[in-house]
Amino acid sequence: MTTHPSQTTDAAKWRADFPVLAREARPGVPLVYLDSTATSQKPVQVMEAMDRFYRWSNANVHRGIYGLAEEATALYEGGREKVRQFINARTVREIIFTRNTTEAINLVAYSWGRANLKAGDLVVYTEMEHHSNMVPWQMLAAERGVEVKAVPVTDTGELDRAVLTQLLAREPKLLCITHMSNVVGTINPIAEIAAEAHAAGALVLVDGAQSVPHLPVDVQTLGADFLAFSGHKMCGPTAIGVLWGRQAILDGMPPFLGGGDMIRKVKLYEYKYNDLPYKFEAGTPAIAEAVGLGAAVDYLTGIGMEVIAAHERQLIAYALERLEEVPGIRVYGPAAARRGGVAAFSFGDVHPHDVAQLLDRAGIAVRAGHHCAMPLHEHYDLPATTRASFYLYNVPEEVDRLVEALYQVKKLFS
Ligand code: 7TS
Repeated sequence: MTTHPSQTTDAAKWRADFPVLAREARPGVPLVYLDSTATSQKPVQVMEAMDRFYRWSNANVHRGIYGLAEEATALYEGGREKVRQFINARTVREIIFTRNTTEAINLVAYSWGRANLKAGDLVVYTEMEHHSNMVPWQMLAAERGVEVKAVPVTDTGELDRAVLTQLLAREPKLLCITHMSNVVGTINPIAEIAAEAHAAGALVLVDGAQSVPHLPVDVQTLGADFLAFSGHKMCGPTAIGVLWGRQAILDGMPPFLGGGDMIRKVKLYEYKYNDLPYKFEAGTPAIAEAVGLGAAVDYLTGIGMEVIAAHERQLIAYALERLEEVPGIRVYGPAAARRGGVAAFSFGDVHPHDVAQLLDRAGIAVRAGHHCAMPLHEHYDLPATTRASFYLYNVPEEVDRLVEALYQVKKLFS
């Protein structure tokens, strides 16, 4: 018999911080939100911080000499300092605000990639990457003949390390790798892989879109050279993300976008660019969003990333156990011990969109599709999967509701 995981965490208490989780999906049907991989819900602490900023402290940053502008600048830079502490970067110069993970990766591809890669150079990524960590490299390949090669995944959704080692022997310039898959949930051992890549002379870009919100991440032990992540997946607002990079590498990179804020001096026909991090932040940034991201970091830190990770480990172990008891369900990816709180599955012949639609009738929000990882779905010969994903505010009772609803789907289709 399946045992219900004991409530060793305060998830029920944390839930109360997320107003949307108290609503009904439709009249009489409570909402079960299982799509945090796409975007997380926001706690009141984040909304209040942004509301307070707009009500009380709004001004543009880095330019006004009046008090209000100084206050706005201090709040914006305060958000950067909180992010620095959160990932343990050595200096705020290494924290570049972008729009999201996608823009952070594109920044590296445009600035570092175009300054350092030429025809014939090799860039390695993996079959489990989100499109945002494939397409920018494919664009470079098309533009200047850079070669791109993918490390395949095994049937358990883990990297084929033998092939990775073979590709590293070809001395690629860059390895692009996700820390945690947004489909199969695999957590890649970055420190170990980065050491191997560095020994082969490659830099390492880590997509932290799914790891930074869910696991403790310390860039000084991670082993990466670049780390990209999004605010909206970690209880923060949309439209703000982060690129962390080693200062020595960022210092050597040319600017990405040109305009205000990124310059030190402009003459009619020439310019000098600004120091880090402003060199990469052209134009008015997402100010309230940086404040909101800072509040999100405070919120997550207040609970503790170890505590959140442990809660999700318990939840995914329970979810895998319960999902696998439903006849016809196949969950993709590794065992619970080696994955985060994501479960993408197929359900016999029932199309994932039908599954998601029927789950929606039961108030359960899951995503169906290729989750911006078409090559990974191709590996499993699937056009799409249904995906349930968890965060700190999810509770075992929601797994039970998902499983009950899946039994209803089964009944309907048999
Ligand atoms: N990398 C990974 C691993 C992701 O999961 C996502 C978004 C991104 C990059 C891109 O993040 P963005 O903030 O720039 O859009 N993943 C998903 C998802 O799984 N469903 O919707 C978005």
